[in-house]
Amino acid sequence: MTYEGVDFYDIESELTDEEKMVRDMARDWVEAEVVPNIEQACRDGVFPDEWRVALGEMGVLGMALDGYGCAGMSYVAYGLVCQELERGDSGVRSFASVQGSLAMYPIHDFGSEEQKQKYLPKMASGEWVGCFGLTEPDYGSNPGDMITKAVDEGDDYVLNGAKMWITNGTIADVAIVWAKLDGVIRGFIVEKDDPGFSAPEMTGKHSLRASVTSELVFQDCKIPKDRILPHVEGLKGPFSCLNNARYGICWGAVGAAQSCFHSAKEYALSRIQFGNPIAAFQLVQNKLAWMLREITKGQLLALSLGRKKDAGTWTPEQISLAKMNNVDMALEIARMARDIHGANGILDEYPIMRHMANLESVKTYEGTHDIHNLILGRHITGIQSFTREL
Ligand code: TGC
Ligand code: FAD
Repeated sequence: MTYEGVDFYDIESELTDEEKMVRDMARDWVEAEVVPNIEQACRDGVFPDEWRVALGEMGVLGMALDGYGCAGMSYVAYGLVCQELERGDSGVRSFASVQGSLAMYPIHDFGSEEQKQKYLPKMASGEWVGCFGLTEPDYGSNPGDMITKAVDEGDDYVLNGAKMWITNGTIADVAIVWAKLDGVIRGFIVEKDDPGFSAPEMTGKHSLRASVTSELVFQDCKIPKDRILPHVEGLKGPFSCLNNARYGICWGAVGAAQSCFHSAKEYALSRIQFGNPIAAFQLVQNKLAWMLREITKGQLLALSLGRKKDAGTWTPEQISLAKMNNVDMALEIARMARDIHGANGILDEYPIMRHMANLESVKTYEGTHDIHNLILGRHITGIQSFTREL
C-alpha cells in the first residue's frame, strides 16, 4: 500500500515549492530504500553505508546551513525532511540530525574559517561522518559537571576522559567533543586517527538498532591547537546545537507517529472480527481519531516552531515544549497502534514495535522528557529545580 502523508489541516498550502520538493524527495527515497530494508538493518544492528551516501547526494546533511557545500534551505524544509526520515526509522533521522545539527552546525557557527573550509563540504556530501560527544558515563542530564578535560600543552591540547551513548561515534571521521579547559567548557574537533582516541561501539540495544551508538575514549589524546572551536565558551555551545537537533526531533516524531497511524488504519480496515472490519467498531475509531488529532496538533506545533526559527524568534522553552509533546504523542500512538494490530502488532512485518522501541530512546536523548518538563517549570515559576540540597 502506497504511503500517504497525513495532512488533515492542509499544511501543504503553507509550504513553499522548495519545501514541498525536498520533502517529496526524502519521502520517495524513504519509501524506495528505507522501508524495504529497515527490518533487516535492525536485525543486523547496522546503519547501511549506502544510506550515508544517499543522504549526502540528496543534499540533506546540514541542509539549513549556508555556504561550504550546504543547501541553505529553510528550517521548515529541514524539519519536513526529518519527518520523512523518521517515518522510515528514528535511526535514519538520528544520523541526519547528528551530522547536520550537532556536528556541522557547531563548526559552521563557532568554528574558524579554516575549520569550516576543511570539514563542512566533506560532511555535507556525506564523505565524512560527524558525531557529538557531550554525555558521559556519570553525567547525562547534567553535562555541566562533565569530567572530560583538555590541557594546554604548548602546540597541542591533550584530552582525557570518556563520552558515552554517542550516535555515529564508531563510524565518525570527526567528533565534536565538549571538554573543560581550565574549568570552562569548550568544543574540540577530534579526528578518528588522532593518537589516544578510540570509539568502541556499544552493543545490546533493543532500541535504535539501525543506528551506531558508541563510547568515545580519550587517553592522553593529543590534538593540534587549531582544533578548538574558537567562537564559543560554556554550556551555551552544546545547548545551541541541541536547540536545532531537538527541533528536528519535533518533526521526526510526527513522522514515526504517521507511520504507526497509517499501519493501524490499514490494518483496522482489513482485519475482520465479529463479521466486521475492526475499523467499524467505535472503540477502534476512537483510537484512530485520537491519533489523527494528536498528529495534527504535533504538525502544527512543529511548523509554527520552524517558522519561528526561520524568523529568528524561537525560544529554548518553546523547543522543549514541542520536543516533549511530540515524542510523548508519538509513543502513545505507537502503543495504541500496537493494540489495534492485536498479536500481529508485535511482528516485524509491521513497523510498530520498532518505532515504539526507537521512541523510548528519543524520549530520553537530547534532554529527557522530564528535563524538558523542568525547563518549562523554570520558565513558568522562575524557580530552578534541577539541583536540590538533600
Ligand atoms: P543552565 O544554567 O540552564 O545554562 C547554562 C548556560 O547555557 C545557556 N543555555 C542555553 N543556550 C542556548 N540554548 C539553550 N537551549 C540553552 N539552555 C541553557 C544558559 O543561558 C547558560 O549560559 P551562560 O552564558 O549564562 O552560562 O544550565 P544547567 O547546567 O542548569 O542545565 C540545565 C539543564 C538540565 C536544562 C541542561 O543541562 C539540559 O538540557 N540537560 C539535558 C542534557 C541533554 O540534552 N543532553 C543531550 C546530549 S546529545 C544527545 O542526546 C544527542 S542524541 C542525537 C541523536 O541520535 O539524534
Ligand atoms: P540520567 O541523567 O541519569 O537520568 C535518569 C533519569 O533521571 C531520567 O528519567 C531523568 O529524567 C531523571 N532525572 C535526571 N535529573 C533529574 C532532575 N534534576 N529532576 C528530575 N528527574 C531527573 N549523548 C550525546 O552526547 N551524544 C549523542 O550522540 C547521544 N546519542 C544517544 C543515542 C541514544 C540511542 C541514547 C539512548 C542516548 C544518546 N545520548 C547522546 C545520551 C542522552 O542524551 C542521555 O542519555 C540523556 O541526556 C539522559 O542522560 P542519562 O541517560 O545519563 O540519564
